[in-house]
Amino acid sequence: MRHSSRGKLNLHYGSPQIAIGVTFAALALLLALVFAVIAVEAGSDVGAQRVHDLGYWLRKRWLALLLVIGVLVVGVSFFDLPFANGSDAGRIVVKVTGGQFFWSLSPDRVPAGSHVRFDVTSVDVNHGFGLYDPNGHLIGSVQAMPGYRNRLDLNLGEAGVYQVRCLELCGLNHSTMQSTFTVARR
Ligand SMILES: [Cu+2]
Repeated sequence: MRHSSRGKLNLHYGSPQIAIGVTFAALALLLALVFAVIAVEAGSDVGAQRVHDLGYWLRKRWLALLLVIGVLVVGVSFFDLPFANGSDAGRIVVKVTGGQFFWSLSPDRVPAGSHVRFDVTSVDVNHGFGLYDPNGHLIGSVQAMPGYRNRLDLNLGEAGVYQVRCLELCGLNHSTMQSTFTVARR
């Protein structure tokens, strides 16, 4: 899916969509085949012992397959989980202060590939700190609250100018509450 410059929604069919379609068609065909085989075989009588043996044979292998898939999926995705690791070791801490109607970021520039911890607070009312990458996608947000320091951990790989926008209606000039954050090419 893609948004054109006029904001109209265009559906986009690329290779991922075609791959999913082909996979789905193949699976549907396979399922139909399985049903056909069962329908043909259903005519003959089979002893209970044979059903029992085959059932247990299948069940063991099905469990093993699910375990392997589970371990693989967890193993592959576990280290990419976006949860904060708690410590700011190895992170560049960016102090963010929101107020009616400004953002102040210090530092306001980091090198590409930085692991950044935004340490966010407010001097007056609640604001919403939202960070948009150079393509205009919202990549993270956290509340900016007076008297509290909220953290947002992000790994910023892409160089360019990021936009900071307020995501909580905070007063008359809320819509002007914008700033930028630069990720410099190494
Ligand atoms: Cu605001």
